[in-house]
Amino acid sequence: MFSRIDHVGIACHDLDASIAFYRDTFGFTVSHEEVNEEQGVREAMLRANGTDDGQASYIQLLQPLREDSPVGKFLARNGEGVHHVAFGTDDVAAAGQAMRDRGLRTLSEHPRNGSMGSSIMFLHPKDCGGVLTEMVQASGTETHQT
Ligand code: MC0
Repeated sequence: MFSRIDHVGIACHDLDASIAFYRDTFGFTVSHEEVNEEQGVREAMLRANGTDDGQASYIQLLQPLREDSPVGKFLARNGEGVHHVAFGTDDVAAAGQAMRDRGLRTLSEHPRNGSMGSSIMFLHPKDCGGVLTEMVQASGTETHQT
């Protein structure tokens, strides 16, 4: 059901400063940048391996657009750091249903729009050992939404 770690999401106060840190310290470069109003973030994807074909892994840097957004609240409570882990799947709606069948709570009924045209669903951190867990179906891959 899950084929890769799609990305690790990291909450930061200053996206440009965090991009510079990951570029200058680790040598990663930005594959993609966008604003996701629904999720309340400005974000950058830095590719860690592979190519942008839906099978790569990324570091995702997340700066909140609003204090009352998920990342804004996380930063106020915890400061900068790892916000979530995202697993790649070729069918996020089916993966969400499978997780619900196993008793986990999805944080939306249907997939939402994620980075780079992906479809995403989150699982409640309290059902995942304290880790906010995201499921990602990359853009252009097969979909069977319910
Ligand atoms: C909150 N909690 C977390 C957490 N955020 N635990 C682990 N990791 C996190 N990131 C814990 C809090 O410490 C608290 O625990 C409890 O969950 C309730 O937190 P809250 O903030 O008071 O409550 P809510 O319900 O307002 O929000 C938590 C929840 C929310 C996870 C449901 O943040 C959410 O819906 N997240 C999913 C969407 C999201 O994160 N979007 C931003 C990334 P205690 O023990 O104190 O009760 S968007 C993204 O990543 C997109 C662009 C993409 O990948 O393409």
